[in-house]
Amino acid sequence: MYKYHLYLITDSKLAGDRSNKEVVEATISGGADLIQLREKDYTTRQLIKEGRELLKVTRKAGIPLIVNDRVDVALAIDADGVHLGQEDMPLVEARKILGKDKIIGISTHNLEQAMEAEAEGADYIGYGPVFATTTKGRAPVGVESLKRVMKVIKIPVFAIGGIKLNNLKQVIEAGTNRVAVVSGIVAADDIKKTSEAYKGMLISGNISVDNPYLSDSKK
Ligand code: TZP
Ligand code: MG
Repeated sequence: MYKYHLYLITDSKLAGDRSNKEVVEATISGGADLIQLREKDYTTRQLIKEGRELLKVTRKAGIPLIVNDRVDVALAIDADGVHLGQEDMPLVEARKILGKDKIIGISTHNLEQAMEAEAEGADYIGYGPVFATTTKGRAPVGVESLKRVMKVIKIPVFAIGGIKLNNLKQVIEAGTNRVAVVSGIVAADDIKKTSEAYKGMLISGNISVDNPYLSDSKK
């Protein structure tokens, strides 16, 4: 998991006239290395169909596809993992169903949740919203909170929530070079170029804090 840095999360409502397939292809060509299918308004059938479509793209690129919320859908289409919220199936049960090789990530909003997710064997956590965002109705936790998490948590932490190119540096300075992005990329005019800009900053090594878990050599 340590090799992933730019996590693109789909939202067809923000993509204009572009399909999720087009968005995912463009972001991968710009350097996204992890993809999540997140479509809150899709039916189960739509999720399965879209998931299978996206798997063709991600498999070809050698990049994992994670399904938001739905362990059953992830299992049905043999996706690479699932991303769980605090109200979804607990990690322990999801692990029993999906097995040890699938990726399981969890959304966390405070240090306690982050520590619990780590203790229960999450492969990564999402932490946020770091900044205000309209994509999720939840108050931001702020960069200071992210900083505290980064000092304690050893598994990969993807900062999420309102992360744009103009505040990405603050996230990196808080101690992570892993971000999950929806609107900053999905709604961008040029998805490939925007992804390249995010990825470039994330991997440039411009990290000012001391965090031993940022190294790419730790897989
Ligand atoms: N979880 C915390 S914030 C968020 C999710 C799914 C939305 C992030 O979207 P954006 O558009 O990158 O702020
Ligand atoms: Mg969820």
